Amino acid sequence: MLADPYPTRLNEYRAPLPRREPVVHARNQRRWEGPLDEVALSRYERDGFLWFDGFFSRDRIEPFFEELKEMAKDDALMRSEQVIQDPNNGAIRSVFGMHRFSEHFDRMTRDPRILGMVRQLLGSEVYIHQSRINDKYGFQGSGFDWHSDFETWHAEDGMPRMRAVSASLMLTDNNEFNGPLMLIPGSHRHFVPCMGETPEANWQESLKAQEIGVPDQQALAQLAEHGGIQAPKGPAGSLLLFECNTLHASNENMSPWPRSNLFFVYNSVDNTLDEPYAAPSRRPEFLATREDIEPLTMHDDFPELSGQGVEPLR
Ligand code: 6CS
Ligand code: FE
Repeated sequence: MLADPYPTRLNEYRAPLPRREPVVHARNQRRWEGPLDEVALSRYERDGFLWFDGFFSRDRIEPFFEELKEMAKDDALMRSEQVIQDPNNGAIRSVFGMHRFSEHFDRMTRDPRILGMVRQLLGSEVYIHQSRINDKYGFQGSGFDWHSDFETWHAEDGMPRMRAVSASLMLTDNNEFNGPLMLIPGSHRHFVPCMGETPEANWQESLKAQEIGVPDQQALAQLAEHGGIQAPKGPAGSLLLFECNTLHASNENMSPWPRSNLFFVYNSVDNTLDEPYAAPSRRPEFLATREDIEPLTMHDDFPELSGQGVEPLR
C-alpha cells in the first residue's frame, strides 16, 4: 500500500498538514454542473459547509417521525448493533443504516435537489457511505466531541481521499439550546493527525463517546481562532451540507426540546474504501458501505417542487 497521505492514530505528535484534494472537485466541468451558483461554491470552499434554512417544508419532514415511532416498536432492530444507546441514560443516541431498511429514507438520499448539489461538489457519481439518525432527547441527549469525520473514515474505514460530503437534515428545530451542530469554518483545509492507536472494535465505544480520533486542543484552538465557530440554527426541514473533513462537535441537550437530525454521507464512486489505514480491522457494513456502491439515481417525491432553486443562506 502506498504511503498513507493522512497519517493518524499515532504514538507521537505530528503537526497538522494541508489537505491534498480540492474542496469542489470538478469546477467548470459541464458534466458536473449543478444548482449551486458561484457564490455558494465559493462559500463552501471557504467554510467547508453550506446551510439551507427551511430547505424542506415541515410537512415533508413529518412522515419521518411516524416511521421512527414504528421503528422504535421493532424490538429486533432496537436490540441490533445498528442502534447506539446514549452512554448516560440508555436512550437511543444513533440508528445507523437508515436508508437500508426504510424506503422513505432511501428516497430522501436520492432527492434531486440534494443529489444535484452533491454530485456538483464531488464531481462524480456518488453512493451512500453511511446513513444515521442522531437523537438528543430533551434534558438528556449527550454531546459529540470535536472531530473530523474523514479522520475516522480514513483510519477505520479506509476512505482514501477527502471526496465525501455529509447531508444533515434537521428533523426538529435546531436552536441555541438543544445542542445544535457546531462547525469550525475553514478547518476542512487542514488534516489534524490524532494521537492514540485505534483499539479493536473501537466503534462499539466511539459511537457512544469518542476518545480516539479527537484532535489536540492546541490545533482546535488555532483553527477556531482563525475561523471561529458557527452553529447553524433553523426550523425542522433545514439542511446542512458539510465537507467530510470539517471539524464539528455538539453540546449536550440541556433544553426540554429534542434535537433529531438525519445524516447521509455521500462518497464519490472514485473514492471507494481500501483497507483501514489505521485500525486493526474493518468496521461493519452498516457503518461503512463496501458492497452496494452503485451510483445513486435520482428519485423525486415532490416533482412539483423541481422548479425550486436551492438558495443557501447568504
Ligand atoms: O464513526 C463514525 O462514522 C461516526 N462518528 C462520528 C462522531 N461522526 C461521524 C460518524 O457518524
Ligand atoms: Fe461526525
